[in-house]
Amino acid sequence: MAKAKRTAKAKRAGKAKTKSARPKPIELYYWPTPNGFKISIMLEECRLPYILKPVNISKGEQFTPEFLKISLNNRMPAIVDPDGPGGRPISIFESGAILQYLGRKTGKFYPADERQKVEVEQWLFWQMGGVGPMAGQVHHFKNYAVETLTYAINRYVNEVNRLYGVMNVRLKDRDFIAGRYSIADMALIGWVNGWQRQGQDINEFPHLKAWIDRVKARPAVQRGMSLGLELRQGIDMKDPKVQAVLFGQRARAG
Ligand SMILES: N[C@@H](CCC(=O)N[C@@H](CS)C(=O)NCC(=O)O)C(=O)O
Repeated sequence: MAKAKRTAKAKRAGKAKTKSARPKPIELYYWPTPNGFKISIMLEECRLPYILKPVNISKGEQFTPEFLKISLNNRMPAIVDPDGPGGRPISIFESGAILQYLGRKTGKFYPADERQKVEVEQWLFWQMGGVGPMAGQVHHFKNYAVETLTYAINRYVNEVNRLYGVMNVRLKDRDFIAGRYSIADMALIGWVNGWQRQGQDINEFPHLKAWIDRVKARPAVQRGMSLGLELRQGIDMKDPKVQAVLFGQRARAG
């Protein structure tokens, strides 16, 4: 009897352990764009369970009160981790901050060693402040703007060209931007993969070209960069209704 009791207790304890060991899925607020891909790639690389919460930015879903509670900046990506610090939910916006959080949470692709960490962070911030915004402006003026503004196009195409030149030099003697594959590569790949739409000739940058192939050969990158692509099908960025939502935004009353 005593043995049976002990067995039942042990079984219950075992069950409870299994339950708490299974991670609760992270909610991924997402739209299939280069900024969104950063997080879908990281979640796939870490094999973290997640629930996709599409935010159709062409329809203005980034302005719903529910989403603004998570991302006051009305931009995706954002996540809610139900199992945040202290076991309580946490919401995070800004793709770089999300990558760092997931890197710390899992201990993957974001080294704890200070020197290696600095390497990753400088290239991550270089992407956040440089490649992302500059390539984003090229996409805007070259592909979405109804007016053709040659000065603006040249300015951003040239800056992206300069940045890709920097990456090409950096990748001359290493496989990944911070040495080992990291969240910095994940932040970059979605943007750099769009070189053609950014008026660039990738053959000018052989080391960058090889890096693109290397990163895109990873199955998790392929899964991350194909997540929800079907959601965007048929959306015309030159549609006046879409442009009215996305372009010319101004401060909203609080
Ligand atoms: N710095 C932000 C940028 C995010 C961002 O620009 N997201 C765009 C899509 S790529 C967006 O949500 N746009 C909605 C809007 O413009 O209202 C990040 O890296 O998370």
